[in-house]
Amino acid sequence: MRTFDQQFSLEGKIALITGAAYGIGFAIAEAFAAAGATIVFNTSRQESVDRALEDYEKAGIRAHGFVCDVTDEKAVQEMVSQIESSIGVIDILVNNAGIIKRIPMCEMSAEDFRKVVDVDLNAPFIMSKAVIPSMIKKGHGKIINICSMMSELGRETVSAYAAAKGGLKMLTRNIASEYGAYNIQCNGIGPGYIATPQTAPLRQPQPDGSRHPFDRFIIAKTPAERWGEPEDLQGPAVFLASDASNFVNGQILYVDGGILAYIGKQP
Ligand code: NAP
Ligand code: GCO
Repeated sequence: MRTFDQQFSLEGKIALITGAAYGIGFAIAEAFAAAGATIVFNTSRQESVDRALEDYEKAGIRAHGFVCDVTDEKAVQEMVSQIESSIGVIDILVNNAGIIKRIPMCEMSAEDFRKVVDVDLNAPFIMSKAVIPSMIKKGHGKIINICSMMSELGRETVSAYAAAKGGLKMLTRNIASEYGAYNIQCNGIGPGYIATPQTAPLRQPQPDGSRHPFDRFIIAKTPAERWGEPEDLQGPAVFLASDASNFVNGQILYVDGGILAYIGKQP
């Protein structure tokens, strides 16, 4: 029987977290490092990799950073091959990199729609396809897809994002179905509204100093009556990356302060 600490340990594991220069990905990487994992991350820009390496060093983490656009299959395959030859086989993949474009659907170009789907859905497919063969050879693997409330709900201006994140929920279930027999567990985390650069426009104080209307809306829709912090995702991510979740597969763990369960406070 593994001890409780052993079940949640990531000692000796190599974790690749895409888009982990800041925000949710960076917080997950910090937690994985604290649990013993070797941290590897990528973003699409050299300047964000360089800045992130400094931030990881300040946090006492010796991370490995790569510049790689997750939508570029050739670049992804080259990055994974470089990681495997220089660091080791990836045990844990977190498909975290993501973008959003908040545009009313009928005003959104097909090009913008495709760009969001490319990063938020096609890239997790490309990344997972690149790491699964070595996970099969190694006899185990963990894939964690960062989904969203929009894997379940829609709202104005996020049609591409909701379509992508809804698809990512089903990609998660399909990877679990197709590769579960190889001791690969694929699960999702569905963060609620988290205070990161991606949601900064929704929290921007008004010129008179009052709260943004969307900020007030989210507080009223969240039983916890607060925005989530990236740190709120750390425990759930370590759970899904560790042996403690070896019989959990194809699930989306919503870390949302209760939004999905709540009709909302009467105005
Ligand atoms: P964020 O602050 O905007 O960070 C996104 C990260 O993804 C950045 O490091 C960015 O790097 C990277 N990235 C974007 N496009 C990329 C590409 N093509 N190739 C490689 N890296 C790329 O986002 P976040 O709020 O931390 O969100 C992280 C994930 O959680 C996303 O999938 C998001 O959809 C999801 N999520 C967020 C919330 C929330 O409330 N914040 C809630 C639910 C789900 P560069 O700076 O180099 O572009
Ligand atoms: C929005 C927000 C959300 C969050 C997150 C919620 O514009 O509604 O950006 O989509 O990013 O995905 O889970």
